[in-house]
Amino acid sequence: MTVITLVQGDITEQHVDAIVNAANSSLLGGGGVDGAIHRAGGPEILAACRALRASHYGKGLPTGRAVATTAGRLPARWVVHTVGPVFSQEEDRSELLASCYRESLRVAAELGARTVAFPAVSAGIFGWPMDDAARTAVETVRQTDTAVEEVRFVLFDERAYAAFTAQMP
Ligand code: AR6
Repeated sequence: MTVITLVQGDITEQHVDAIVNAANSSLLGGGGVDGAIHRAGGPEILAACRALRASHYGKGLPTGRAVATTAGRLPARWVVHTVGPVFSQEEDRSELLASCYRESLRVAAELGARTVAFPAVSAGIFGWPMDDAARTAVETVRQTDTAVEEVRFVLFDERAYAAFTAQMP
């Protein structure tokens, strides 16, 4: 049984086995939580991302997929980078968003991670409405059979925390 917990705070401060990064396909950094993770984790993470681009992910990491690197100086063992979909009014991309959570959990479990922290993937720069992002996140984790024991959603502000709280039983 996977326990879901909610925390309002900064994901870079979480003492967990794996921290999930809401990255982009380039894996080479950006703003939002991605920028915060690279800043706090130091250059080792970027070096590992560059190595991935030079090997298996020459074209970048596809949307909905996940890949792990070192967590550098973060108080975690691994960063699992996933690429959320950009929100679209015209097209339902929620299956790709669900895939981010499933794939991140699969990668984390393969590494042996027992505790995993997620941000609200796609709900910032990628424009996903927070309530819907929260529903997809919580429902997907609930429906995923994983050896991960704790999934901790780390919500940056009160609005995100409230949206995720509304999805909890
Ligand atoms: N801890 C936890 N959550 C955070 C933190 C933090 N330190 N910082 C921001 N958030 P975003 P996206 C929240 O924009 O929408 C980057 O440039 C934020 O308030 O980080 O998936 C990437 O390189 C929001 O609720 O990710 C991509 O290009 C949530 O994290 C693009 O942004 C996600 O917001 C990805 O956009």
